[in-house]
This record gives sequence, C-alpha cells and structure tokens, in this order.
Amino acid sequence: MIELFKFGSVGPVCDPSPFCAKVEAYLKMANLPYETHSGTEHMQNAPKGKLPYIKEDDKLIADSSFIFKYLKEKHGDILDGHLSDEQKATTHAYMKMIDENLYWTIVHSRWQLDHNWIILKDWFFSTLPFPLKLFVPGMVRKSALKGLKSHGMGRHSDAEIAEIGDWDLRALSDLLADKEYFFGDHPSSLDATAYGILAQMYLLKDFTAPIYDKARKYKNLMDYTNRIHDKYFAA
Ligand SMILES: N[C@@H](CCC(=O)N[C@@H](CS)C(=O)NCC(=O)O)C(=O)O
Repeated sequence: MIELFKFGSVGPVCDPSPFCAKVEAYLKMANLPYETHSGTEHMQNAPKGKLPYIKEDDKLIADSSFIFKYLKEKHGDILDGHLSDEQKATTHAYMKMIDENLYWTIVHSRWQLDHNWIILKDWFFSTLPFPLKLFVPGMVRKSALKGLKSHGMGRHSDAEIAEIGDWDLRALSDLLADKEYFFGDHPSSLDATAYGILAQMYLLKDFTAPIYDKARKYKNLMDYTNRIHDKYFAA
C-alpha cells in the first residue's frame, strides 16, 4: 500500500500544500490505493525536509516530481501514457510554471499579507504547546519570507505579484479552453498538478489577495477545479 505523508486537510481541500494536493490528486486520478498520514511532525522524517513524501515497500520517495516518476515506473504510466510527445513537453513546461512560479504567488499571499497570515498561523500552530506557540510561528514566518525573497518573487510589489500570477492563470485558462481536462476527456498529471494549486485559489475562500481576485476572472478554471473536486474529493 502506498502511504502519503502530508500536512492534512483544511476545509474542503485535502491539503494546504499544492504539492501534497497534487500528489493526492494523482493517486486518486490514477485510481491507486493509498493511505495518508497527516501532520507537520512528518517533516522530521521527510528525506528532503519537506512534504509530501510517499512510502512503499519500505522505500521513501520525496518531492512531487520524483513521486510522479516513481509511480509511473512502479505502477505504469496510467495518466500520461496516452499523451503525444508534444503534449508531454507541454505538460513539463506547465508543471514547472505552476511549481516554480505560480506557487510563489500563493506563498506570498499567505505568509506575507498580514490578514492571511493570521489564518495560516491558526491552521499550523494553534495546537503548539506554551511557550513554543509564542515564538515558533514568528520564526517559521521569517524563514518563509526569506525563501520568498531568495526566490525573487518577494522582491516584487503586491500588485506585480498578482500580475505575474495572472500571466500563468491566463496560460492555464487558454490551454484548458472548454475541454474537460487539459488534453481532452482523461485526466493527466498536469490536471493533478493544476488541481493542487487551483484548489488553493478557488476552494479556500477565507484567504483574500489580489491574485485570488485575478483568479476569479477565469471561469473555465473555476468550473474545472470544482468539477475535479466533486469527482475525486467530495465523495
Ligand atoms: N519540490 C517539492 C516542494 C515541496 C514543498 O515546497 N513543500 C513545502 C510545503 S508547500 C514544505 O514542506 N515546506 C516546509 C519547509 O520548507 O520547511 C515538491 O515538488 O514536492
């Protein structure tokens, strides 16, 4: 049985991490049986210090991209096997756009903007014992904001970050157009990856930020996210 180590669900979304949600979406779309272990404590055993990671046959695999590679090699390329080389190349480029660029607009909205940080702090740190809860949240936030700066996204203004995210959302919206999934009638690993991040934008309604206002313009992406959610996660 595949075991998935993740943070855990928040509201309707299976995980606040787009990377954990993308792996879970992949497992569901590929119809692979799995069980989950939720909690920040799993970061201690994470091979690369981050979530998600999976365990199968006593083997640990970290990082969503390597998890996809492993699952394809071990269980067959259930989601992408039918794609053309051109579609596979598009998948690679769009997944990198989501994981390496659009993701940072979410990091900014949650960790940088004070009104969202209050919500995030409650999610992650409300069960911390005294006196840890006095200083751990601030330390973790400081480290997240340092990462945001080092990446480069954190050097832009709030309005510019929303514009950068909007370019990615437009590209996703144009590629999807009026199709059921990005490449037609069947989900692919790009759909799992897109759901992982779009669920954060469309289904977690407590957060407000210019990037979420931009996202609401793309009705096809909103409908797509709800469709995938209803089919794979709502039951
Ligand atoms: N490249 C990794 C990224 C995973 C990642 O960044 N996970 C974040 C949560 S969204 C994490 O565990 N952060 C904890 C930390 O950096 O200490 C993947 O694709 O799985």
